[in-house]
Amino acid sequence: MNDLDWTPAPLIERLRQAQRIAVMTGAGISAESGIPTFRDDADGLWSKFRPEQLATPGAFSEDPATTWDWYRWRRQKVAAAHPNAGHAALAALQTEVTLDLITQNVDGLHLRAGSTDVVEFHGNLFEDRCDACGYSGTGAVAAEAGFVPHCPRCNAVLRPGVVLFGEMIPEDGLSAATAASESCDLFLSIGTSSQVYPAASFAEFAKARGATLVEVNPEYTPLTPLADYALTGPAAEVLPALLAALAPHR
Ligand code: BJW
Ligand code: ZN
Repeated sequence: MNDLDWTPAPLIERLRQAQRIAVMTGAGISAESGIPTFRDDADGLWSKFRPEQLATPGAFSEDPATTWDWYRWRRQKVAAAHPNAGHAALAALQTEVTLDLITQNVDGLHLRAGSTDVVEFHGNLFEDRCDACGYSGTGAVAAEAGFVPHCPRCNAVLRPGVVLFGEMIPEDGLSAATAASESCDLFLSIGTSSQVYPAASFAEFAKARGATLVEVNPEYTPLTPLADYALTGPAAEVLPALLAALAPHR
């Protein structure tokens, strides 16, 4: 598919008219920054494990050292990565239109690209958190493999500040995502397999309320049949193409 197919005239017109845009991003938007997605076949983060088994509170409490080794490795990978043209295009768009940005990603790359008021729906990879006393901070985690960090306040085992399977989504993220999908007239779903709930429900909810639904993903997902526009390409190419197509009239 070429760039023209990613920027059909009726979609560009619709984007120009939109009063409020809601965006939900997933791991695919960071793929071109070199961060592996979760479920993609060859080198997905979970190509060897079932996600529902690895990212659970049970797996963490059974073997915190192994879990911390995995998160430490991911922190290093993300720290060495850079936001890509897809992140940058969304940050630029947010300076021009009212845009609520919700991300399932824990990598912080939207913030590093300059987006503001980002709702980190599944938490942040770099946060250390204590379930026992509520402590939250950064920097308690030493670099050595096998090291399990303890809370500086109460000495309980710390955990990464991310939302694992079966855990509740923090209330502020839930209400921000609900408000965004209730008030938008256009919803952009980018780089997510739309398999994990409740995150996947907001696009469905916005569409049911009458918003235009746009998906950016090289692959077919459960959301694709609902989309008014399915832009089947990599986010780091499709999003700059959309931004460029909007530019002459702004
Ligand atoms: C590109 C690209 C490029 C590639 N450009 N695109 C309703 C129905 C059924 C089940 C449930 C339900 N409600 C709740 C559940 C249970 C569960 C759930 O959803 N399970 C399903 C899997 C069946 N949900 C939960 O447990 C949630 N909590 C909850 O609901 O609490 C209430 C409750 C409690 C108890 C019981 C029931 C309810 C919490 C979910 C937490 C998810 N956590 C993780 C881990 C975070 C920490 C970490 O990073 O380690 O979040 S799981 C993982 O999946 C991570 C991601 O944010 C999330 C979504 O993945 P994402 O971003 O979509 O990535 P991929 O890899 O799946 O897809 C990448 C996509 O990119 C692909 O489509 C590619 O094609 C595409 N792509 N290159 C654009 N260049
Ligand atoms: Zn504590």
